[in-house]
Amino acid sequence: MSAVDHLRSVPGVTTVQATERAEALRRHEQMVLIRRFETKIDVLYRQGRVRGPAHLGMGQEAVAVGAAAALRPGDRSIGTYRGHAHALARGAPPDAVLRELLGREGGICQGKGGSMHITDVEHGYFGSYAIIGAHLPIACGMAWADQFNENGAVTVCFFGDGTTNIGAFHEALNFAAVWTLPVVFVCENNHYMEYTPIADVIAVKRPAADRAAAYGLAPIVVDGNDVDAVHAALDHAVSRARDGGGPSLVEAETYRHGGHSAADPAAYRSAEEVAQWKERDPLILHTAALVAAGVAAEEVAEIDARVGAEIDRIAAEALAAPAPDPATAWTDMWSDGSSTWRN
Ligand SMILES: Cc1ncc(C[n+]2csc(CCOP(=O)(O)OP(=O)(O)O)c2C)c(N)n1
Ligand SMILES: [Mg+2]
Repeated sequence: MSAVDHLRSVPGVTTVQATERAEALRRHEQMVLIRRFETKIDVLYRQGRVRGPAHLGMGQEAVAVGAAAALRPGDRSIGTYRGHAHALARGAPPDAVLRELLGREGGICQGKGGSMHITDVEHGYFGSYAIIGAHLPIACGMAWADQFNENGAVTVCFFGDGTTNIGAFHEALNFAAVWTLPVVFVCENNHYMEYTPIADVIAVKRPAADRAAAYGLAPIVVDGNDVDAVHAALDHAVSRARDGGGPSLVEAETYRHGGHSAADPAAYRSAEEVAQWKERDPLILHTAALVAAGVAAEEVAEIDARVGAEIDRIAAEALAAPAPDPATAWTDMWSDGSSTWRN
């Protein structure tokens, strides 16, 4: 029985309370899954087993999980190379994502994408993009199609603070505002663009929120380490978009615990700064919230142990799996499954 099922069965708890508790535990479990998954990747990367780079987002889990909780099946999300969390939060199978990174059979993109291009259309995750800002106009295109088709779907587009200095950010925001598109832009302000503090390279304090007025949008800043705060902000923005109210720009303030990529020791940050942010680790904050709401600490610890064991099992199986069949290198280059050159 999962922790969620267990809480549902606690005597004396009303259905509403049980549902709220179940949802709180579900969000916690998702954040733990992402943390355990990326911690495992970090280890495998150092062992030389990950093919290509890996950009980890330990410390930023609450953004992905809070936002995904505001979406329903049929909604779309799209992100950057720091995108494992966003794929997993929408329901991408962790073993297929891990196999993709390890270059093993069963990878979510059959080994053709790697960490920086994780895509899971089935679960509404329309890809991770390595070119800064490139996916913001793509998010507009998806939202425009949904608006045209009147299907009620909403697109959520995640990107970093540094991306707000790229032209495509401004073009996409303007386009979305002019066309009243059902899209929510979420800036994950982790305060660094690669090795540069964002504060050194912008003329305003808030990279996204202070630019919102240029597109007729409200400045929205949310604590990106508080999963419930992120959910509340996204729930509002997504509902607004679904109701024809147009785009929103949300700035979620957060911090990556590690370096820009798994290869970066992040020596450009002070130990004090990292320690301060680690005190505000989204998992620590949410554990405290759960315990304050009456969930036993053992119950929370059990989630971590169970998910950790599951990730260990997935990793062992993936490492034992063969490489993809070389013949598959020529399949699935196009959406119809082919690879024939087209002009
Ligand atoms: C068009 C383009 N220019 C430069 C780069 C190199 N680059 C990779 S990550 C990065 C920093 C992005 O910072 P941010 O948007 O804050 O995202 P974060 O990595 O913090 O999630 C840069 C400049 C790139 N990938 N694409
Ligand atoms: Mg950044």
